[in-house]
Amino acid sequence: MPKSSVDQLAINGGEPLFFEPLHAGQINSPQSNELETAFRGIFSRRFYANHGPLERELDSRLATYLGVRHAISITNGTLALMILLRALGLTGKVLVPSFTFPGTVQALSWAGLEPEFCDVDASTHNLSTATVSDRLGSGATAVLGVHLWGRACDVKGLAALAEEHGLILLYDAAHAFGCTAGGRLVGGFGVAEMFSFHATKVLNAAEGGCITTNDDELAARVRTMRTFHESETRADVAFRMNGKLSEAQAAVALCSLDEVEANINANKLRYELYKKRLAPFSGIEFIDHAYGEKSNYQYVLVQVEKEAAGISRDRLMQILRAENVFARKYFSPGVHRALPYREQYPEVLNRLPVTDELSDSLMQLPTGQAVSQDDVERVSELIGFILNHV
Ligand code: T4K
Repeated sequence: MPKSSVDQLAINGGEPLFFEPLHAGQINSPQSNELETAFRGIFSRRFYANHGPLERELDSRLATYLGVRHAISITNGTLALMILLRALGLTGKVLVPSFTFPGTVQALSWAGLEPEFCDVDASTHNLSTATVSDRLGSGATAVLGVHLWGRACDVKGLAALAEEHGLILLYDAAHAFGCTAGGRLVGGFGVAEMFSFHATKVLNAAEGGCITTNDDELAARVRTMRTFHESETRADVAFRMNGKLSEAQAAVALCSLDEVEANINANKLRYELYKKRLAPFSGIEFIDHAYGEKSNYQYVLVQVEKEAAGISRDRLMQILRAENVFARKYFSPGVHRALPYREQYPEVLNRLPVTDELSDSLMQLPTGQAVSQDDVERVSELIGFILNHV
């Protein structure tokens, strides 16, 4: 039932608006009959791992979809990035945003590299040529951009900057499957890009990820490094690991790929409805996608401006949670404030004001297949009620 008085809020002892939690994770489950057929195939072939037919089909279909020479699937996005960083033979410092999922920066640490934290642009939430230029004096050898929320970084500007300063440029595209920059699908920018196919992503392999690149030699190194299996060995590399995608993961990813455009369209409808319904409320700033580009609308984010909204992001989230609306603080705190980085680099704590501001005010709203248009209406109405009454 919609709320008509503050007493009816669940935080004050009323009935929660939703019986079951409404999650912010993007759970797009593939059709169960298609999945059953794919899994029966795995069981009847008795071929479960080590570069089976489904993994090979997935790599080929991903390369075609993204318009790149190579797509190399790997167990998950974090491992994919770790392998890529080693395959590139990077050393020293890498320019990276702190405003990202910890996996981006942890991959650097696992690869024996040092993060050189950059701030992000306040309007795009991504690295920009200005925020990268600020840290060029650090002696970094590479730039790891993150296409946050599916909005691509300034790929042209960063490519020019990287070329001018002799930096290797690569991207964490975990959020950007199906998104474009300058009309071109993300996947072919920089020397290579990494995708995540975690269950909360628009392309869902349950767990999964891949590296995309147009560089044949780099692709050969990555393919060799992700496995100990001899038939895949193509290059001389110092590091190898088991980073293979199982046939079960590949089956989920292939079914999900069949439905990815339909899921993107459904995401867009939810996104647009939230945007329309929340527009009248001051202090709730809707985070838009890039104008004229294709987005996967995987994330619906608002910035809660405490003064104008009359409530803090954290208090609003607390009230929503009691109603079973599990909005999320992505990403909070910035990675530079988490261990081990806040102890390793205390000098960074006061020099990323935009990151700190976003970490304290952004809120991700529930979306994905499990969230109906009616749910979006009810969540928006609830937010409006809280802003007007609390
Ligand atoms: N780079 C970036 C920019 C990333 O965002 C990520 C991952 C990576 C790199 C690394 O890629 P992976 O190694 O993960 O492939 C989740 C995801 O686990 C993670 O993949 C994702 N980004 C991150 C943004 O979100 P958590 O720890 O916040 O997940 P969790 O379990 O709290 O779930 C989020 C919401 O989804 C919850 O409300 C529960 C719901 N949920 C989750 C799962 C797993 C479900 O409803 N069903 C589920 O099966 O990291």
